[in-house]
Amino acid sequence: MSSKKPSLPKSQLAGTDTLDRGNTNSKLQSLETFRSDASEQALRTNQGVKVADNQNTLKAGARGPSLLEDFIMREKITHFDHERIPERVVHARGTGAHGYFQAYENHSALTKAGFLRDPGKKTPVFVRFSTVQGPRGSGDTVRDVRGFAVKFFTDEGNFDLVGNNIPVFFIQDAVKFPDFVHAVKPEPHNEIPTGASAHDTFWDFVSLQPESAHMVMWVMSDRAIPKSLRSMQGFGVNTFRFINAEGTSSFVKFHWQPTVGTCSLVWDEAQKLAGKDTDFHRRDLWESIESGDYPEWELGVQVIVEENEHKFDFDILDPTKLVPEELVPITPLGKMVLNRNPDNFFAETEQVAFCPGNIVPGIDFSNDPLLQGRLFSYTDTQLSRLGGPNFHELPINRPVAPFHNGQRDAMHRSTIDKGRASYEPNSIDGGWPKETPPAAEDGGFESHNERIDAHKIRQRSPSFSDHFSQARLFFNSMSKHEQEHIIAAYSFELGKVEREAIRARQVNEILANIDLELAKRVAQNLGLPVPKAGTVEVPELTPDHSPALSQANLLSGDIKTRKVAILAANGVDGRAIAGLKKALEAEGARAKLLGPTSAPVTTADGKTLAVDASMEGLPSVAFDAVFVPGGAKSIQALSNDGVALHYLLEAYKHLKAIALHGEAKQLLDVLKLEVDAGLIVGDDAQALKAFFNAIAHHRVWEREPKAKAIPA
Ligand code: HDE
Repeated sequence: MSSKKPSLPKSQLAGTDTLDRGNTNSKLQSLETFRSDASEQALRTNQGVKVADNQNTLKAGARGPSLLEDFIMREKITHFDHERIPERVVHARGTGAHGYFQAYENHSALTKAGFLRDPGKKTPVFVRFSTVQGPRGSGDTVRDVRGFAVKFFTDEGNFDLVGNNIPVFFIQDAVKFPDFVHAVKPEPHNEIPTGASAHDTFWDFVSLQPESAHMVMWVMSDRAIPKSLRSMQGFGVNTFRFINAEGTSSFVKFHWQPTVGTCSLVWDEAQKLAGKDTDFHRRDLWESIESGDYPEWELGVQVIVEENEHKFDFDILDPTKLVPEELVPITPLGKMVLNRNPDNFFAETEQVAFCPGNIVPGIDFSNDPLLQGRLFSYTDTQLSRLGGPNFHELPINRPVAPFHNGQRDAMHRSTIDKGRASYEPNSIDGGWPKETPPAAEDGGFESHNERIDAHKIRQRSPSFSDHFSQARLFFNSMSKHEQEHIIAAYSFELGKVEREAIRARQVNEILANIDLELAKRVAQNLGLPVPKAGTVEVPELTPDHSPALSQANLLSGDIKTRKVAILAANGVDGRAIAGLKKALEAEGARAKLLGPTSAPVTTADGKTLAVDASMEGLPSVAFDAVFVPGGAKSIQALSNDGVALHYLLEAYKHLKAIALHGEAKQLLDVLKLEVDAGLIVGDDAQALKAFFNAIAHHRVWEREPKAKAIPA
């Protein structure tokens, strides 16, 4: 660590200056102690010795053998040899960011948790988003659940809300988790496929485990290919409790709602992105924060008072079920803003250790058997991942609340405990540290006083036995295009399954019990016999539709954060580019200028314009929409440029908004495309309005059947 210059790098200060300095600063300060800034510092060994030569090993003669005594070389290589730590057994691929949470108002009627009672307080947070199946270096855009884990550094200790972007889970009991994970991970003999569930062991397991039916339906939906991390919803999945100062407990389901709305990629685009930009999601998050365009979510809870615990068609302790918002609306609690990128991926994003068991007074657990197992698993897994029980002392994990207790020693202990008594009671250190009785405010943690009177038993509650009705609810609640995507996803994934018996089991024993039409369509695509109606009696649900589940209803209605590619060659109409950029900026959207190469282009009126990248460098899959400005020469060049033509056809195929300005109209004939709600021709204000409107709708779904004819 540097001995001089304890100040933050400039970029950090820039990020934090936009914050009200509330208590988010205390987390900054606690990280500050550990942050190392090497600028203007001498190169030294870990023992503090200045290094004179970092180029050559100590040798017996310039061409002679290396000497063991070279402690400088040995220290450097030994450290390097041990740089890698085990990746997370699941959720290995992830990316993180700092920010803050602020409550809208005092929620003390619901909970005594301090960070939800004081609207003036900004609680620092660190968030890590992840995929589940793939290793650390796998693609961002694969079909998978996304982790959405938030660490709140509250004044009363750390609260970790370790959620996903899908509100239900594959299994009902934690004891099945290793089975599920072994099944979804790459096959054991050849470690294929990376980052994908389209293989035999996954479908073997889920087709034999009907409780997975609901979650698998979500994973086959567009939710599993989110457009960006900042546009994902998040869910606590398991049911928790809020406890207020009177000790009243209510069950709660946590929800994160992104302010930019929720939407997804299309499948072909997601697959291409996994190759063309493996880092697509983490790059977008990073760039959003660097450009000051901070991702934001609203945190809310569905509250179920204790008396209503048994008033639903399903058990609220069953993690394969959601609580339809039409039955229990979401109560908004506050807002989370991510406004600072980490300085060091390893120290922060890799070393952060979440645990659903990290809660504060005012929050408690339910008896959900999946949650109960999770409470054990997360701390346990860190022991081997982070090398011992002191991972809470790593800068990124340290609470801003002080922590003192009798725990001592072990691998990598960094606290230097001054007292003599590491036991309680003691008289030597005056009895410190002492217990704090529970209280309405700032008291010690007390578990909810739930009465339990039961037999010790290994049994699944009969109230967990319906596995199909909510899968059906989800399918019924989808718009037409979303349903088509689900059918296509089951067909694609099962098409990769080698064993026909597994394909048939999933269709006949799972899908046919959810929706016969869905089963028939998938069977047809797989060349299987027409399935018969399912044999399981599926209870009728009220409601049988939940509009809140369809992404078609979750768009923000504006074009904030959307990215537009502008395609140009020499002779382009420079004024059209300037006009579009200005209009996009006014709406909070962004544009990049792309040329045939990375060299600047000249405009029709002789100006030189720097381009952001070549068309190959930033392919159409990296954008939400494409704009082609006029300029006769530019359009002539683009008409003869296979990369440019492919760019437009691919954007069309992925149902994106395309605007052809001025002479760019000629491209319609070259590409043999017809104007539609998202393929706009013209250079007046109305054309621009139609273009923006198409972007706001995210994709031109009506085009989808036609777009199928375009080669991928
Ligand atoms: Fe996890 N999960 N999980 N999980 N999980 C882990 O903990 C586990 C479950 C989730 O960005 C591991 O630190 C069990 C549900 C996220 O660091 C591990 C069960 C939900 C992350 C673990 C579940 C999640 C993890 C691996 C079934 C959504 C990434 C590394 C009982 C609510 C956190 C680690 C990060 C990570 C166990 C099910 C979310 C092995 C046993 C349900 C977002 O402890």
